[in-house]
Formats: sequence, C-alpha cells, structure tokens
Amino acid sequence: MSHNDVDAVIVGAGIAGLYQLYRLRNAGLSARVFETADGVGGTWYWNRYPGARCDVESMAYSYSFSPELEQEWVWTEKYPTQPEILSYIEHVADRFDLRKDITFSTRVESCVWDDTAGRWTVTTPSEAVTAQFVIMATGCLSHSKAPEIPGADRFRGPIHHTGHWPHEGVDLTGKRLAVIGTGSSGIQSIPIMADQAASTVVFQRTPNFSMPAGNRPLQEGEISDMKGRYPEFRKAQRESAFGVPVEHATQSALEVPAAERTERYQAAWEQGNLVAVLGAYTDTITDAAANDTAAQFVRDKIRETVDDPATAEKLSPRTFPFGTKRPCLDTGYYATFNKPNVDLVDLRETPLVEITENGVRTSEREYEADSIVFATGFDAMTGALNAIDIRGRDGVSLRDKWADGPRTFLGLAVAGFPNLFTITGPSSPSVLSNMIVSIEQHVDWVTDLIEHLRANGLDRVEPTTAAEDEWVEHVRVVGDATLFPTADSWYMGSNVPGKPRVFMAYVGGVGPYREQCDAIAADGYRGFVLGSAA
Ligand code: NA7
Repeated sequence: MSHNDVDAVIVGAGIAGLYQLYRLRNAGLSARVFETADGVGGTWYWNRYPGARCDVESMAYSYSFSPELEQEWVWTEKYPTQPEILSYIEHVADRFDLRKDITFSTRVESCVWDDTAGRWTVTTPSEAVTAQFVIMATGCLSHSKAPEIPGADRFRGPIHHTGHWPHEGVDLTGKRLAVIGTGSSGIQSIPIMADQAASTVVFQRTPNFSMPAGNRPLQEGEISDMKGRYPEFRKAQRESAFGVPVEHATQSALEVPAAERTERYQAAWEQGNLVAVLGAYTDTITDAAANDTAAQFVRDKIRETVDDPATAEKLSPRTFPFGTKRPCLDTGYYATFNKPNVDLVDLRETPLVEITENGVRTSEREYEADSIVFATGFDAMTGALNAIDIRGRDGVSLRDKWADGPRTFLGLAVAGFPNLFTITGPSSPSVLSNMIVSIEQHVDWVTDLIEHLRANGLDRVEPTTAAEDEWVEHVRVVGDATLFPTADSWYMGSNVPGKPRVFMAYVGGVGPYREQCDAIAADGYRGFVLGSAA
C-alpha cells in the first residue's frame, strides 16, 4: 500500500488520535494521522493559557492501556498542569514511536466516500489520501469561538484566545488587561493574569460555579499506592458514572438535615473534587430543589470570600442549576476580585457593544485596555467535525445531516457514512466524563469492530437509520430526565448563535454506556449493517 492509500486515516493527534494509531498499528493496519498543529497533544497543545490545568486528577487522567507506561511516568501534582500533560503526551508519542505516521501542520479539508470503491478520499491542502476507514479524533472542545461583537480588527493591542495561546507566552506586566469570558479557561487564568497585569477588567456574561482545586504536590506514598492498585482503580473508573470513581450516593439531598448536607458538601469542597459534590446525593442533577442545596452552598462560599457584597452577588450563579454547565476548579478565583486593581463588569446589566481601537465598549462606557483576552470557549462537540466537508453515501454532507443537531449511533458512527467513526462523538458520554476513560473505550470498541470485519472477510460497516434514531431518542429521554437541558450551555450548543439547541451528551453514565456498547458487539454488532462490496 502506498503512502497515499492506507487502511485508515485518523484526523487529530491528541490523546484520542495517538491511541487510535497505536491500536490500529498493532492490529496490522496501515494508518496515517493528520494534525493541524505542529506537534501532538490536541487540546493540550493549544490551550497554553496561564493556569491551564485538567480538572481530573493526574493519576486518573492518564492512559491505562500500557501498565509499563503507568508505572514509569511520574506525575508531580494532584491536578496536572497543561505543560505536564503535554510532556506526558509527547512522551507517549515517542515511547510508542507514533510520530512517523503523523503529518503535522496539515488541516484536513474534506473526506468523501466512494461507495463503489468502498473508500474515503481525504483531502488536505497538500495531498489526497484514500483509506478504507476514517476515524475522527478531532476533540470535543477544539474549535474555538470568538465573541460575536464587532471591532476586534480595530483594536491596536494584541488579542489572544485562551484556546490559541502563543507558545512563547504573553507578558502582561504593567498592562491594562480586559478579559471576556468566565468559563473554565477564564476562571483558571484570571487570577494569574491579574497578578501580572497593572489592572484587569473581567467581562462576565454568566457567572459560573467554581470551587478551589486544592492543588498540591503529590506525595511519594500516594503515587506508589496508586501504582500498586492501578488495575483495580482502572476497573472502577470504567464502571463509574463519570470515569471518576466516587462513593455511590444513596440519599436524596432533601432527605438529610441541612447541617449534615453542609458537612458533606464541605468535605467535597475541601477535597477539591467536583464529582464528589455532583455525586453527593442521588438527585443533585435531576431535581431542582435538591440541586439548589449544592448551588446555595457554593453561593455562600462566594459571599464569604468576596469582600464587596455587590461583586459577590454578581459572581453568584442564579440562572442555571449547579453542574448543568461544567463547574470549574480554581486557584484563588473569587478572592481575585478583592484586589483593588481588578474589576468585574456584568454584561447582563451593561452588554458588550464593540471592541474599539482602545479597548472594550459596553452599553455604559469604554474600558481602555492594552491587551484583550478572549476566554470565550468553543463550538463544542460538532464544531471540529463540521469544519471538515464530510460527504457520505450519495454525496450527503454531514453538516446537512446535522443541521437540526447531531445524529449518531452511540456517538461513534453515523448512518449514511460508512466506515467513519467519531471518537468521543456527539451523544456519547465523553464530555461528561474523564475524557481519557471514554477515549480508550471508544478506540478499543472501534478497533475491535474493524478487526471483526477483517476476520470475517467484510469491508464496510454502517449503522442503520433505525438504530441511530433509537439512540438519538434514548439520549434525549435520558437527558430530559435531568436538569441539563434547562441550562444555556455548550452541552446544549447554546453558546453559539444559530446552533440547534440539542443536548449533545449522553448522561446515562460511562459504565452503563460501556455495557451497552459491549452488548451490541456481542450481539454481532446489532444496529449496524456489516457488508462487503463483493
Ligand atoms: P466556556 O466554558 O464555554 O466559557 C466561555 C465563556 O465565555 C463563558 O463565560 C461565556 O458566557 C463567555 N462568552 C462566550 N461568548 C461570549 C460573548 N459573545 N460575549 C460575552 N461572553 C461570552 O469555555 P472555556 O474555554 O472556559 O471552557 C470550556 C471547557 O473546557 C470547560 O467547560 C471544561 O470542560 C474545559 P456564557 O456562559 O455563554 O454566557
């Protein structure tokens, strides 16, 4: 097989793409990876903003496929920083000799299926490659989004998006800084940037729930303890709801006395463990009153931390239930607003109007700035896929098929798009989980399916429309039983004007989802049509 005709093309060299390459290579397939960046890492390549850190603990946010890798790598902190995660991913790429099949600095423009040949043609600006399979490992939060306000091109200073942070860093010393956006990226970076800048104005459209990460160096004892029980811990991760094992809740938040509840939240708060707060009670994510006990706990903390009551109130989330937008872990976020040179502008009171030559203008006034940071997030889940012109059988485009919201079977495959797989695709539990746990499960499942085809002399596979419809409906029903659809979040697509409002995650739990995927495979890939051109 030539360089331009391979068994599989993988799009993206982040955590998913690298593991997919490793698995396909071991299964005896030829594969090429295309990656826009000039290095591996995906999310962790691009998001180099100050304070960027994962909100899943280091020893849990790592690959499990290689026990040797697990034992060799030494994490240094409870929550890993972006540079440490990137070094880890680079180490994995080198250790398993993955780079030789990756073409860097190359964006995939289109993928077109030829039904007669049973192959995809994948086109980049420099070449066209044919492949039997295409595997999208394009990430859920990789297509960044700028705020929808005019004037960015007029501003005479630099504007940086947290999701495209310059590799050389940004020196804010002595600068007047304006930050737009208070999601995870804003909340992690604002305390550090505000320490450096002469003054900082934070433009907040929606306050978010955040709690202290309680980050600290890992002790040698806890590292060796985890390394001694990794197999059992990994099993617990795979069977858990969010890919993070926590004690199973047995009670409603409303059936325990208030003091006991506060004690429980306090313990989770001190652990700096989001899943422990979310999972403390059975109904936190399904019952508004139960949820509000957690929300109120966080709002009380904000009031205790922030000196100025009016600022504390502005920082207090009231428009959506706790956990229905991804809550954040921070280091000193709320206390940052006690500094005399840090100001908060509530965009619900005074909306953004434009970016001017000199700064940011709201309906009330202009704020002069030397530097602007957009911490405005991503066109999540579908953005990176829709950025590629993907055409399946009969030339149907994925963008058109998904015009009213994404439709997939298991979040892994799409009817009408044979031999195409979407790792952590829409309607899988991925974004509601420890991403690496989901990635490994998806990659393993897809690789097993490809091996199954080959072992049976088959060459194509595609979900039926009926199976896809059923899955879409199941995802909706499970989602509707929770509070998630009540929030305007990126899970719902509501952060992107014009995007259909659909809950794009499966909230049935990582463990139960895995069981469903495994049962489908055991049942001869029920819901898929497996075939051969011959
Ligand atoms: P998020 O969580 O989507 O946060 C983006 C923030 O930017 C959020 O506060 C938005 O307000 C705000 N935003 C977006 N567009 C605008 C405009 N036009 N005007 C004003 N403010 C705006 O992205 P992050 O990068 O912080 O985090 C993404 C995920 O990465 C996170 O959930 C973790 O899973 C890791 P809004 O809330 O939409 O009103």
